[in-house]
Amino acid sequence: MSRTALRICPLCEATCGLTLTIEGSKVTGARGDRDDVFSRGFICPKGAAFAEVDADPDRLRGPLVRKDGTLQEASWSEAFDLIAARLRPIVEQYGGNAVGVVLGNPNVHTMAGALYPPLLLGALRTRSIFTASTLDQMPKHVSSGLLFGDAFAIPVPDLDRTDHLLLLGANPLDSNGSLCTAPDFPGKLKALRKRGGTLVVVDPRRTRTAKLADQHVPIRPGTDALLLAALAQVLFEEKLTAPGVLEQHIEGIDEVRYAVRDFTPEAVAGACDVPAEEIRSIARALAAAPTAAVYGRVGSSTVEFGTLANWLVDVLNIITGNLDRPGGALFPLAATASTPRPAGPGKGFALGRWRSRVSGHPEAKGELPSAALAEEILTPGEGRIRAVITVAANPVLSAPDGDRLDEALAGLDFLISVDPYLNETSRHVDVVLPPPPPSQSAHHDFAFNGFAVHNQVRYTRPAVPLEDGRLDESEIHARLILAVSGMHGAEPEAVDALAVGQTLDKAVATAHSPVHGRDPQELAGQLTGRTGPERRLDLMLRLGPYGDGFGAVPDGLSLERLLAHPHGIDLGPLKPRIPQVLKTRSGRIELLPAPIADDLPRLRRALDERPAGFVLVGRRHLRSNNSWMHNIPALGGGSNRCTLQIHPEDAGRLGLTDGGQALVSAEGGQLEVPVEVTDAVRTGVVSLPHGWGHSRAGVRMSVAAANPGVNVNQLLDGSRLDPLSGTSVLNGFPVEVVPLG
Ligand SMILES: Nc1nc2c(c(=O)[nH]1)N[C@H]1C(S)=C(S)[C@@H](COP(=O)(O)OP(=O)(O)OC[C@H]3O[C@@H](n4cnc5c(=O)[nH]c(N)nc54)[C@H](O)[C@@H]3O)O[C@H]1N2
Ligand SMILES: Nc1nc2c(c(=O)[nH]1)N[C@H]1C(S)=C(S)[C@@H](COP(=O)(O)OP(=O)(O)OC[C@H]3O[C@@H](n4cnc5c(=O)[nH]c(N)nc54)[C@H](O)[C@@H]3O)O[C@H]1N2
Ligand code: SF4
Ligand SMILES: [Mo]
Repeated sequence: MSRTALRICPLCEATCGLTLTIEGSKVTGARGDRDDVFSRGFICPKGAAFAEVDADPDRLRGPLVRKDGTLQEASWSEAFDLIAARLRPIVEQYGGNAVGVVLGNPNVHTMAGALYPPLLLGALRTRSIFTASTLDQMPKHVSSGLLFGDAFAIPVPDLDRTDHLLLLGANPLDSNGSLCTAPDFPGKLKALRKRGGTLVVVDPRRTRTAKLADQHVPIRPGTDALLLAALAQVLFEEKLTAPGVLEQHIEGIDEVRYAVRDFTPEAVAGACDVPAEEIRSIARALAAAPTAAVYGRVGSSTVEFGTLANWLVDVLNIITGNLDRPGGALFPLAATASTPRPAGPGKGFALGRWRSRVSGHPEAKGELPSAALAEEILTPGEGRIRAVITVAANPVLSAPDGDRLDEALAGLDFLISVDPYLNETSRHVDVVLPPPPPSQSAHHDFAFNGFAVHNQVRYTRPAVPLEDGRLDESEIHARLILAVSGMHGAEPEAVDALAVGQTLDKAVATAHSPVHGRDPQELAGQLTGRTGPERRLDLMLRLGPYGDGFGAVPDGLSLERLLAHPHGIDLGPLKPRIPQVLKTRSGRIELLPAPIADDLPRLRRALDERPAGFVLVGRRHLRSNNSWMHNIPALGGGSNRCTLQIHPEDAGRLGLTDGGQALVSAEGGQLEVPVEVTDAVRTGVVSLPHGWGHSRAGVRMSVAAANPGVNVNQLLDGSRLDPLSGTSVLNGFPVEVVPLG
């Protein structure tokens, strides 16, 4: 007898609702949930392979602990005893900063990842924090922090209503979108064109997204900030700016006009490889569209001028009056967001409040660059990182110079990984704590609802019960927090109770909270939910912008109400939120923040630099996900391969043939790679995907190991960073390419 259960897909940012087919306690199939209020039945090949991802036989079933040099199966209590015995003394002797915490991408796709790491960091009191953000979107956080005073106030393109989308460095037809949560992004782009709207795609590769566009601009990698500055220059020069109702909320617009004056289309054309006239026409079309949105992602973020490019994206949205209006770029409002505060000046956003020990990199949003992790472990001296906790992270493959990081991790006093696999990073552990497969976990998207193109809220309970001998990932985190904070052995519920207590104490003392002045214990007693995470979700929903305020708003949201709507609750299209959303010290949009102004001379110098030789860019494949999905046979094969793509003209000049081998080198190392000749990549550019390189000893991913590919990040030595955000330059870096054999 089979049954079905709903599960929000955790495999990418689109957060599609899935209907799982279940036989006994095994998931046997997945299809799109047609009644899901947000995804309405959409599914991609990864979601369709949910059963295979879930049941991968290489997933670890219980903890492994290193004894006499080898990893051995252990009970959960042995694992946490060891953590308490080994990690706690490191904290006591060397301080919290001696423990590095590394949070990877899938951490944002679990409930546990949203609820517990802040408590772990608090318990450790460590500033040694590294996340996938500095390999990804930190430039956007920094830009939003500076412009709007809130690093998480990220405007998203209003895909369902816009008339014009200028998209840079994103390939949502393969990635399904990022910092723009939109199930069926491909369908939404097609609908945009169908209703007469325009899609312009800026990408050095003719991607599947570019093929869908009215106009494809094959820019020279790394130069988006120059192109965007020129677009702004044209808008100012031709008096096409029209901030409209935003004007009263902006300061610094004249300063920006002055700051971009040199970046004329003629001045940037040579560096960008985009003709000046084309730049003018892109700017005019942007200004002429009834509504428009500019949106940039990974290809304009993990580059030399990542923060400047991300800032300019919103400068364009602002000066054309498209920020915060329907059809433009709007700020989502998630159901678990904190109670909106009244408009007015806020605390603002500061960068570089402290610096990394070895290279002096400024912190951004409390994080240090992922590229600096290895040196912080390997460089002797006070404050050296001696122990590391990774959660859902595989920096050996995803960050620059994996070989050096490999060496660093191998030499640690203690390494803990919360990870379902023994992979390139977790193979070095002293203790690995494997979470259950996704079918056995509850799900709510705390993070991605804050970037969603439509406000909605959904929650799915575990589709199948927790297997014997498994711990929920939330309980793993809670026990880990207790073990590192000297409370080893206490009940994990104590961690949730503490979190609830802290939130309520703050809420009752906050004037604009719906529970201002009430008794926190009485409120805590009203929470419903079977588990700690459910009670915490209930708390956040009830205090949130749509919440019942513990009785203050009779029809408001609560966990109970959400559970009564298994396909989710539609909270309506995105709405304008300015000025309430602004938390800058001025209470206004600060259009030319000092750190940005100080970085502009570096961009000006790039006008005249045009290094000869090739630059490398990455790419994503629809049936893959960063470093951890090459182990699923159903998703492998076909075009999902680790090849060096090169344009036929370049290949001919170098004597490279399709299927032949090339040697690629850069400052971090050399790689031998199979060549794929294709005109989908422009001349002067080669493309190699990331997340490959599964040939290291001790990795237990048997399918991936049979077709390992190479680690593109070995070409980097970690020295190339966007200086404001500490984000690694993973796109648009120079490489040499020669034929082999
Ligand atoms: N050259 C190059 N490098 C890149 C990029 C690029 O475009 N080019 N992209 C960058 C980007 S955008 C990102 S986000 C990073 C990603 O980098 P990482 O976050 O380091 O890597 P991932 O491969 O996403 O996965 C990390 C780990 O999560 C584990 N995992 C999977 N599911 C779960 C779960 O439910 N719980 C837990 N605890 N663990 C789980 C996997 O087993 C894997 O070990 O890579 C970056 N690296
Ligand atoms: N199938 C699949 N889906 C995924 C992932 C995955 O690995 N596989 N990863 C997930 C993650 S962690 C993230 S962050 C998102 C990322 O989602 P996207 O931001 O859509 O990422 P990419 O598909 O890497 O697209 C980046 C594009 O930028 C282009 N590019 C490179 N350099 C430049 C440049 O200098 N300028 C411009 N304009 N373009 C440039 C590349 O050619 C590429 O097409 O995808 C998520 N979804
Ligand atoms: S698009 Fe993303 S969320 Fe939707 S089914 Fe595919 S992997 Fe899952
Ligand atoms: Mo990412």
